[in-house]
Amino acid sequence: SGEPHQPAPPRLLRGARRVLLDNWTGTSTVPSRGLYPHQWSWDSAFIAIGLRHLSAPRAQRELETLLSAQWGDGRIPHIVFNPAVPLDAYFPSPDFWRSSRAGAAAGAPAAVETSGIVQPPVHALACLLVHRADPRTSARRGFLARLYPKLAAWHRYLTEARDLGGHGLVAVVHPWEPGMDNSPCWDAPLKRIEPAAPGTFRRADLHHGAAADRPTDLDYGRYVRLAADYRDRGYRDDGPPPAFAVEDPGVNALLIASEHALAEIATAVGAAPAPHRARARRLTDALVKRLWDPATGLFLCRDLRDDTLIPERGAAGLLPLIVPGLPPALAAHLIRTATGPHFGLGAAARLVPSYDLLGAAFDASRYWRGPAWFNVNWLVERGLRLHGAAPLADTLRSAALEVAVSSGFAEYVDPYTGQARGTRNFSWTAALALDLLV
Ligand code: 9YW
Repeated sequence: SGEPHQPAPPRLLRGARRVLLDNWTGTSTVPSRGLYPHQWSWDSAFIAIGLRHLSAPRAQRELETLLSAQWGDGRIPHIVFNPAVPLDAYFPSPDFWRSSRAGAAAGAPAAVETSGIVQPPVHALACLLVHRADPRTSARRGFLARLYPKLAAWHRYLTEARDLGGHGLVAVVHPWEPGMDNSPCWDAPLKRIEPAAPGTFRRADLHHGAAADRPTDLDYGRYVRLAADYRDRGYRDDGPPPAFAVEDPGVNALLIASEHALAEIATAVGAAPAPHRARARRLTDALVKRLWDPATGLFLCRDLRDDTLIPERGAAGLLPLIVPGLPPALAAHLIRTATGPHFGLGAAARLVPSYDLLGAAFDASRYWRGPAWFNVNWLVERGLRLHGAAPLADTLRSAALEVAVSSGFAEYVDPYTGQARGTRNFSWTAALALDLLV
């Protein structure tokens, strides 16, 4: 094609900027114009991390918009719906979640419709990074001072209401919550769930993506059942244990990284950092005690229904690399696992896959069952640097930049070839490439 192999940075810069401008709605950014036409929680955090290089006020606005939909109990919903978008553009739509009515007891806002589940807590980390991009504008707008109590309430919700096992870790109650919908890690816990009948809901995602790149109808039936059950109990976390309850290493690692960030935010606004540091330490101890598996050299998910580790290697198990206080021996072991045959970093794979290259369920095209995602790779890159593996981080960074451009800022890619999968012009791919570039 005559294309140079190494993309010229100006091309990346222009392309990433165009994606972020096109996907900006005026108050926040959609993950993708067609497939995801509302605001998503962890997408907005990653998007703000890139957007800060284009416009710090816009990046602040992104996070402020998300946090203005926070519930009274502290939860940040995984979707904030745009009322101007037709109901049939995305499923499950606001009339499925019915947050303002079904979530009223949990403090769901009356003025905006949201989902009732959550996504990984990357927000405090994103707020700190956005602040640092332009501390003067941030201070003038009172950005951290306004968001600090909201972020503290969010972490309180997760560590209190969501410590379903009582072991000091956050549990997720739906496969959408860890953000890795159809990861093979959920296959066993999902088997117990009676799927909603196929005729009772209509998927919208298949209008925008190839069916072979997406979750199956059976997956969706189970997602719908779990979400409807949670809604029908008023999105409450007390009472009988939910049918799906898992301690996920990615969610907990991101919470710990964000708790460290919250300590710095506290200092910046004149509050006490010590309680946040103490909580980060307690969470780190619990993470290692509950989820570290020395035999695989990886953090695994723990199914709370039978209190056992799920024997599948998902990329979430590498994410504790971003935890600053991770014991050095564990960090070294994790890096060996990342570069070994199961994840192929710096070897067989171009980018870190979402799931075990050698796993029985591996599929290079299907969503979270193998393809490489840019948020995971951005986090691993950051974790490698944090734990002294800069040359490996440099290799990963170059590969991520190259593939972001060559794939047209794809939602995810084949981890071996870098070939685009899912939708294109995906916001966090553009945002995180931008962040890696500058
Ligand atoms: C869905 C928006 C979201 C991401 C998730 C990803 C997918 C499906 O898209 O979720 O319909 O919410 O798995 O991580 O936040 O980009």
